[in-house]
Amino acid sequence: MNVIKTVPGHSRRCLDEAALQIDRIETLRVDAPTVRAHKLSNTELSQKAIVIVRVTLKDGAVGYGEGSTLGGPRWAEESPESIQSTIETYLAPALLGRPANRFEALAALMAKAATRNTAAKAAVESALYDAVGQSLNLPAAQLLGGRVHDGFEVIWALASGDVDQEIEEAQAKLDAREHRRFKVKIGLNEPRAEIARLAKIAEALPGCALIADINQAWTLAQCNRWIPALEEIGVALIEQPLPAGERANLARIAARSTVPVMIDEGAFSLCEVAEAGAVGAGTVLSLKLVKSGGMMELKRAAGIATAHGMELYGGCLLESGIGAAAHLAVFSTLPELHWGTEHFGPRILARDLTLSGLTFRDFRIECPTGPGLGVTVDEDYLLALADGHWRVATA
Ligand code: MUC
Ligand code: MG
Repeated sequence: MNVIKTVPGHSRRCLDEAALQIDRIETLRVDAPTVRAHKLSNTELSQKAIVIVRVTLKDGAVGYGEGSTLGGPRWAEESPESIQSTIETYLAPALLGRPANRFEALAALMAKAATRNTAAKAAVESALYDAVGQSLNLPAAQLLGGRVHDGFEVIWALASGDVDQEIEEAQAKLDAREHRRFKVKIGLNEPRAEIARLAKIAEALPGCALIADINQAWTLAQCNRWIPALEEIGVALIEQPLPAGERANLARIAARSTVPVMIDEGAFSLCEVAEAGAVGAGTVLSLKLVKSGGMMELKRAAGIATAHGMELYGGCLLESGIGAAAHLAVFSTLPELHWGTEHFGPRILARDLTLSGLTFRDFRIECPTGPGLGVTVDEDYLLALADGHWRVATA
């Protein structure tokens, strides 16, 4: 079906919204094995639970989105089960039958149908951009304002907790010219032991930028005690040391630290981003679809942070190539992404959920250029990993 039609009386051709109607929304839960155990302060995983959304339009175009979690409802409150049931019960019924290209209107309908539930909303919206992009033969980035960047320096995370293994892993990444900046998860054990581990990694990797992600594990007193040690080691960035709600305390820490402090779990909504910016709760914001709840909202979060003088970091929640491509579509349209991105997810999975579209080369990840999200989804592998079949939502 041709989605561009000629309207009588108009010489220019217009979108045929009837062809872009949302015909079907399906979800599938998969558990994708990772190459090794990944340990954070509050969870450990060797399988990544992912919710895939598949949207089909009237004209037959198909789009995919990804809902990500870490350790069920541990990293944030949404779980794979809640994401799937929120989409099925509340979001999909609000959208079915409507033109998929009206992204703002559909986001407003989702906001009305469910409060927060940002991972679920982001998964649906990504699938809409993919489907509309496929139908119009345009990259999602084009629908979001057009590309500024072709790719970004890409960070890898060291998170096995075994320092010798971590040094070996980082060395292999350097030798393969895949990554030369590393995030280290240091909220697992008591701070003294974690600082010793980090110092050993820093010594073994001279010249590599290190990011210390504490994932909310420290108290204000522990920050006062141990951030000077992080400064001494020479880390490039300190991420979310305090519990998410402690934005005023994070501002105190950020004001004292000579190393930039990044807010992650502490800023989901636009109001939280604005408050963080206003009080100085971090000088860097980690941008994530699971926090913003959609591709446009992610752009708005970037704008608000920038207006408050914050720098931007392209965050992830270990998404597969589907979620990574959705993030890259947005990131590629930002005027500046100061810290590059950490979308190593497709490589931490033993096998990615996409067959093509993503390229890691020379320490960078390239932004896909094809229509929609620009990746080809491996449907057979999805079904092999799934504990069931695609579930079809009804109005
Ligand atoms: C987080 O808190 O940043 C992103 C990379 C990683 O290793 O964990 C995630 C979540
Ligand atoms: Mg983090």
